[in-house]
Amino acid sequence: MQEKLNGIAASARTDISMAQSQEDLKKIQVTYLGKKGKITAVLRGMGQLSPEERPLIGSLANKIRDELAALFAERELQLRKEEQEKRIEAEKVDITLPGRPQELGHFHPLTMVMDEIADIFLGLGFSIVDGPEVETDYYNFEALNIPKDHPARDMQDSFYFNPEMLLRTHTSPVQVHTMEKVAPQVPVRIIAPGKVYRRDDDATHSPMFHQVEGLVIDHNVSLADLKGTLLLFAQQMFGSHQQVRLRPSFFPFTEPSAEVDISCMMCHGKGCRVCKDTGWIEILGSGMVHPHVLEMSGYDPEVYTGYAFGMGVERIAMLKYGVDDLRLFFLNDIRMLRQFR
Ligand code: 2NL
Repeated sequence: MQEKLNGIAASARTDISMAQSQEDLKKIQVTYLGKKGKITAVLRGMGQLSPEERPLIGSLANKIRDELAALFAERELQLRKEEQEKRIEAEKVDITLPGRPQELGHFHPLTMVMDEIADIFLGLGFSIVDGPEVETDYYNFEALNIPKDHPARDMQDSFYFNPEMLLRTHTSPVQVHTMEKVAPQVPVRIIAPGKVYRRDDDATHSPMFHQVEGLVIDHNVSLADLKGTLLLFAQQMFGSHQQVRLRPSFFPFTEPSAEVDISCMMCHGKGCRVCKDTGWIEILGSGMVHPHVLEMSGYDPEVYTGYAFGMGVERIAMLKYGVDDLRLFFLNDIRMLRQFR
């Protein structure tokens, strides 16, 4: 019996020292000191011993139980410390490491150019207006002197939801809404920036692009006001040396109408590939608001006159930054976009 107890004690000592985790140790403790453990079994079986043996074995068993209990407690403390150290090591943060830089984002180049255009006109006393991209036939065409049978109404040119609803092909409808709201008050001095849509898709046309249109209505507004305003715009956008040139043109909503050219910023008027050797580059379309357009939106054309203009933001951005392919703006290639930070 004594031998058996000493054997159990020896194997317990080894097991305790070999335990690799607190969980492990707990299990070992149960197999020796638990209710059905080996030492407990010996103590329980004491009844079968002779009266002489009983106290001997009893005190030895108690001594071993106490020794083992102390060993378990000691080993548990040790394991707990080791496990804690391991956890701390695993979670360790080196507070001396430099922080990960958080890259700042920026606006899309088209947004920046559109904002820049808007800022110039804000400085000239214009207000910014906006409106829906889904429009009715009336606001997109009819109110702009483009009747149902007009060639500019070619179905090819627009995205229709039904015969009366479409994606706006220019931002003019926003200006028509404004005229209707404030007529016959003057002055009207607004620009309408935003997205527009046309059924076009090739190297020089995108089905979605951006426009800034401008509209001024007042007493005695003339073509000279238009030219002076656009000269100031061209000089702030492309440099103070800029000149502008008006060329006769046609738009259904203006009469007379003019294309506006600025001196070529690539060759300074000498002639090059960009300006096709003319020394001039077209940047926008403009004209005096057609009397029909004024009248339909509530302004008496005998009392008021106005001028209007419209420019493509992509075209302005390409000229200003020397971008040679319109599609680069829409590819979302970060190497292209981050050049405009
Ligand atoms: C172009 C030409 C233009 C207008 C837009 C306009 C708007 C109203 C009344 C009259 Cl409400 N006109 N807008 C006038 C002339 C030209 O745009 O080439 N745009 C890209």
